[in-house]
This record gives sequence, C-alpha cells and structure tokens, in this order.
Amino acid sequence: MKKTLALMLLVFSMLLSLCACEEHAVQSGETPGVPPSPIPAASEPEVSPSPEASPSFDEKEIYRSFLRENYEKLSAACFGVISGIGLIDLDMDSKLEMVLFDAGASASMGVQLFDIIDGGVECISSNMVDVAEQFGGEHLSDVQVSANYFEDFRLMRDAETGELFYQIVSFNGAVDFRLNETIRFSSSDGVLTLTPVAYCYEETNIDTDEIVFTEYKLNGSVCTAEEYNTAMEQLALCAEDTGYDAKGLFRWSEPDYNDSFEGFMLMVDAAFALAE
Ligand SMILES: [Ca+2]
Repeated sequence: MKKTLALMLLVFSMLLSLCACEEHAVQSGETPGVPPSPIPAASEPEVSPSPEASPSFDEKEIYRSFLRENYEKLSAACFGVISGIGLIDLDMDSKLEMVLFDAGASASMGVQLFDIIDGGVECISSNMVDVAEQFGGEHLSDVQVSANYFEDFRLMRDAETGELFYQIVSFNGAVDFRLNETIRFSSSDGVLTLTPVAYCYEETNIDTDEIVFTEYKLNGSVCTAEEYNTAMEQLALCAEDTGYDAKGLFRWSEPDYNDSFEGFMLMVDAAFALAE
C-alpha cells in the first residue's frame, strides 16, 4: 500500500513538472521541436526615382504603339536583334524614357534612348546610324551610350544638394582599345539631354601590348591624364550611388522572348510592367 502511494506521488509530481515545462514553453512563445522564426530585419528605405509621380498609362501605350508600328524597321536597324528593353525616367522629370539595347558587337551593347516629344516618340541617342536616321529628330544627341545591363544606369545623389540624377559610365573595348565615358542625364525643355562629363580612350598595340594612343576629355574638352584622374576622384566625392537599380528585360530573361514579333512584345509588356 505504501509502495502504491509512493508510486502515485511520484507520478503526480512528474505530471506537475511536465505541466510547468509546457507552461514555460507557451509563455516564452516557444513551440517544442520548431525553431523560433527569425525576426525580420528592418529593410532599408528604398530610393524611388519618381516618388510623387507614377507613369501614366498613356505614356507606356505611346511607346507600345511605337514599337508595334516600327518593330520591323527597328529590328532591321539593330542588325535584326533588339536585345533588351526598359523604361527609366533618366532625366527625373516624372516621364519615362525608353531604353533599347541592340545586339552589340564588341565588349558591350549599344543603347538607343527615346523620349516622348509632343506626343510622338523620338530617338535622342543611338549607336546605330539607321536608328538615328529613321527615328532621330532635332533633339538627337551626339553622345552615345554603350552598356551591358540596365543596372549600369545609376541613380546618384548629389552629396551637397541631395539632388537625384542618373549617370552612366558608358564603356566599350576590344583587344586594341578601351573607352570609358561618364555621362550625366538631365532635362532641357522637357526633353532628355546627355552631358559628357569625363572621357578616357586608350589604344593598344596588340603585338607589343603598349598603349600607343590616349585621349582624355573633361566636359567635352581635351585634358591631361592627371586632370582626368583628379576630376574622377572629385566626381566620386561629389555624388554617391543611391543603390537603386534601373529595371528592364533582355531576350535571354525568358525563353518566350524569342525573335518573333510576338516574343518581342511579350518582353516589352513584361519590361514595361516593371517601370515605376
Ligand atoms: Ca524623363
């Protein structure tokens, strides 16, 4: 009888301690056997290039209609391949510019830039002569852009004034030359403008690997290598990269973006949906 009583007391005390453990687990929010969920990290506030304005449906539709109507001409002018397309408000005037990548032939692809002027689409900058001739107008710039990614268009913040602006280091190269040009985008009378800020070009003798020709420019004027290097250091101090990545899509993003008109328009619709 004593043994039975002792056994009952033992079982009762074990039950009590088990209940206490479960209560502790509930109070502390733990679920036995399941690790606690990590606390989500506070996300960095994302910089938006046009926080107060969103592109109108009309704006996207104007570019869409232009591409539908001119696909054959544009494609032919880009040696048959339009590699990528996106909409970016490059001059920060709350209206989107269209960025179109051609097939490219060396270290980078040529970029074609379009703006809407008086309700029509006009080419502002082009690597391809045929695109410039067919779609350029009085606002066509001499400045050309080469790049490999939409993210090459960088949203910068002026360190002194806080002004946001887009900039790109346009680059190209091959075994015998290397070109880097820093270009700043802005708006003049509502139209995209490209300002060449700094330019560096080097030619190499591929047999001797010697640099046989160099040219440096600041604000369009020839300068020395020292002046160029000093200016580049100052440029880096005057503006910081906001970390914002411009968006667009390339043909190789999806198998459906094939070289048919339908495939191209699928890429266009998906790319335009990314535009903020
Ligand atoms: Ca714009």
